[in-house]
Amino acid sequence: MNNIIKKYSFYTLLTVLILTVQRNYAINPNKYVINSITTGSFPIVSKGKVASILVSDNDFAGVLRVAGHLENDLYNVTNLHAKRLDNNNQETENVIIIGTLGHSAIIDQLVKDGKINAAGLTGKWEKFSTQIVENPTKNIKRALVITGSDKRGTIYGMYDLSNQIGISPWYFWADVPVKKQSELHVLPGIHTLGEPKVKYRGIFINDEAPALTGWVRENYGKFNAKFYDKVFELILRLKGNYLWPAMWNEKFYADDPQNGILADEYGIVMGTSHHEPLAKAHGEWNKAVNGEWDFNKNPEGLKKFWTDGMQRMGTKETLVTIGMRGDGDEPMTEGTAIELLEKIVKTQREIISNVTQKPADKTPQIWALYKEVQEYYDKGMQVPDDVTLLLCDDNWGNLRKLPELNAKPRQGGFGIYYHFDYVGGPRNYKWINTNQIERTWEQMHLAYEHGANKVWIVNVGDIKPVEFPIEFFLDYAWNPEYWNATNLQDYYIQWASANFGEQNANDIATILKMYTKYNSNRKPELLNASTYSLVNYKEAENVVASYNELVQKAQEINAKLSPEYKDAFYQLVLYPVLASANLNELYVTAAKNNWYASQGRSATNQYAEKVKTLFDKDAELSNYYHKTMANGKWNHMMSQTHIGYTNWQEPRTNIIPETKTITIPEKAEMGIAIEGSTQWWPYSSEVAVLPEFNAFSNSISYVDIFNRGSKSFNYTISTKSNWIKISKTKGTIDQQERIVVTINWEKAPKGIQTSEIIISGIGEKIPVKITTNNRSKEGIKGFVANDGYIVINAENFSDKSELEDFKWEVVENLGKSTAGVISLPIQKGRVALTENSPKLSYKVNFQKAGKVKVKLYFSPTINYSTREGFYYGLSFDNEKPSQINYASEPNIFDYNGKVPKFWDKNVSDNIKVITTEFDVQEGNHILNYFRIDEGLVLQKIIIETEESNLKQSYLGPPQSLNIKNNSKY
Ligand code: REL
Repeated sequence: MNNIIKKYSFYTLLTVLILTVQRNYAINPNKYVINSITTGSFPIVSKGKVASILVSDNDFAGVLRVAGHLENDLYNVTNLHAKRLDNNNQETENVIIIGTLGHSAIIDQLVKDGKINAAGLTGKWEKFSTQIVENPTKNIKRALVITGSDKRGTIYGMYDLSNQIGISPWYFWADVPVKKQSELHVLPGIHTLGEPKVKYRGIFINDEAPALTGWVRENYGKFNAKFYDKVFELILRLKGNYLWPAMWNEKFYADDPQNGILADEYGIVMGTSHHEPLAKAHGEWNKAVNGEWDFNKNPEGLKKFWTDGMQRMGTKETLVTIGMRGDGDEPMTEGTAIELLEKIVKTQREIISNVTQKPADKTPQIWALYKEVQEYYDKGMQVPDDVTLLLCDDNWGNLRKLPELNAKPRQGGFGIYYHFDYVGGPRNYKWINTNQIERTWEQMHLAYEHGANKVWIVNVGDIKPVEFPIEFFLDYAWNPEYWNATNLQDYYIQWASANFGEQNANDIATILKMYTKYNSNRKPELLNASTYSLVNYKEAENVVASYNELVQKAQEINAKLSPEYKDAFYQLVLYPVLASANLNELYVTAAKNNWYASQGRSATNQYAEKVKTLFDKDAELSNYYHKTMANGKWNHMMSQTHIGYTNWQEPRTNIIPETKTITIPEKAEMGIAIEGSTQWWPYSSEVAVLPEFNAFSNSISYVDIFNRGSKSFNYTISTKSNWIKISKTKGTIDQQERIVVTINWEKAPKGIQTSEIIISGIGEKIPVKITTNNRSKEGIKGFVANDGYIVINAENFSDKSELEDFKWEVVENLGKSTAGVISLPIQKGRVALTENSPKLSYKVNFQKAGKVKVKLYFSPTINYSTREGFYYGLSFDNEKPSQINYASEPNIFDYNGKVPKFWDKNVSDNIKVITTEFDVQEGNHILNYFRIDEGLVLQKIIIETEESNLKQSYLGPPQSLNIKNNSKY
């Protein structure tokens, strides 16, 4: 006995004083379950024996259900059946005791006996603790006790343990395999995730046809409780708690009465989407029966409908949507009818109160400021204080509105409705994952810092293929104070490692990071044959090469993976990479085909063929996803059309890009195309000039020699200038060949020099002019112009000033360049612009005095604030900085009429560019960028001088050379 007491107090001491382990996210990098026995550890499985499970019968039904999941998970990991004890009277060695404080006889007894300390849990929201207790009862020798502060707390505790023993939340939804284990031991200490920082964390299944709907129909018949069982489990395994169910053609409560009952059992907080008030699906409104969806004309019909919704809700935990939009998610009226909407809300709250027999503020409600609804709020509509204001993004992941930093606290607080998938303008995006978690982090961080922490819900389309960002969103919602600009990149690695093991985690992380970046550069639905430049900055081919590099990496990993991981890898990594790469190559190939046709290139028809092959490959990839992967489990899931968009709405079927075929004469004929020009020679009357070669950027350029006939021909290339290097000086052309041109800068004449190369073949002699700029680097400091412009990635500042506790944060991989730079702390809000304001400095050099255009490339952040303007400062050297308004255009999105064109462009291009003009002198200068307002993300700077020869392209030229920049931070 003495020993036991000693032991017990030893562990209590350990537990309380030393080993309280609070992790901060669901993917568990901090393991509390290990594979070997250690002092004081608890054996879940050891030497062929698995611990038993004990849950009080009087606990929540959802807890009992999830205990069954834990039991299965244990079996799947250990191949051993854990005994489910009925009570604590049986003599047992190792038991996992599970229960909810105040709802479990056994847990309450343990508290009473002083075996567990309830103090850290009482009154807490969704908290659990997992700890080892010696001799918890007289028959049980040792227990691992999972205690929840409430129902979801207990459930999270169980799923957390499952996760720790190696069950991915995606074991069903993405077939992540389970690694078998024969030894699993829980470390001593109190293991907890604490309380979530965002109260309601959820997903919205939306835009669910054809993919999810096809899959559901085939597997479940309809969106019934069997289907939702899987959804609820997923949400809870991801430590979310909230759902807006599918609503296109679905009626959650009406389709299957068990849906609502099961949600309640699991502890899923239900809602209906932003335009479906009072827990009624939009699809339940039947015009023939219920009349007009118009409160002026049909108030009684609506009241009856809503009353029914509230009655059906009963006591089930629900966030009740209030407010109203027009029929079918359209604006209700032209202009803002504030009085009408106030009347509607008042009526809805009367219904809530009448049905629940409680004051309305006792039922949690949300009002979504979606699209035009935000105007009601902006124009002063009064909303009861207990209602959560659900602020929204612009459907493209850019938050439209945030509470003021000094906003008066509201009882109902603020929430966010965000999108990973959208149906609407400027273009649907619902095929593949295009979401960069860096942008999600940055925007949701902004939201959290502005106090929007009551509800976070994200539109996830069909769930697949946005598995990765969903997990990030819910993890981040659990603790927005954990993930920051410094550790964010670890998220990729931890996720890859959690789902595919440590071995390939770094490479998989890179693939995830890069394919989502490329896909967010321009969403696949917005691509067409003219997106990328064929002639400038080698853009189109670089895009294809970058994607194909990922393809190669992903294929290599796939080849190395053990067979049981391949299905998961295909759906989570390989398919998105293969299909996105293929799509980009498809459009670039089509572009080349069309261009070649206009030049009569003999390769034209092969490119038309290749387009067909790539188009077919797209279908093959999705076919594999549907029919072969996981034995056809995910049939239909990739059936969303995505090729051939011409307006915002999807094409009915994928449409192959237009191609041309030409008749190719037998007779050989030489043609020349060069970098930087859409012309071809000898046809063009212009002089062929390659882009300027610059010693600073060590430029590489090319000439394409092509055949216009089917017979081959010989060519030679000559030059009088021995500093011009040509990859080949003679050869035979069947179809086409690229000749690479570089400069030997040692030999090249100083200053600016013009020369030429001459390409000769079958009677033609085509001169191509070459200009070399071999300036001395002497005296130059900083970024130097090439072709009259300077390109700087935002993180390459030469100096920074962070007075007081301001901080410039480089967020790696955020946006289209290498990183985005933000200014923290957000909560400091606006600062007056002075020479001493927080600033970033960039050293630049100009070869001539004159006017320059400074173009700042920002993430397409929206002015989310009601304060006037959205400012930053700019200056050269020690000049007084100018205050520049980032949001000088109208701030309100007029969804009643036309969405402003500039917004269409910004979100499509995923960038917002602001240009400011300055007069500069020749020589070295410093460009200063100052923080005024918080919330801007600077990605890139391009400075164009009067000599600028900046060419058209989508992604822009590469970064310029930075001379003697040794002081990078
Ligand atoms: O993305 C959105 O929030 C909306 O487009 C949807 O909520 C919308 O209701 C649509 O699915 C159909 O009604």
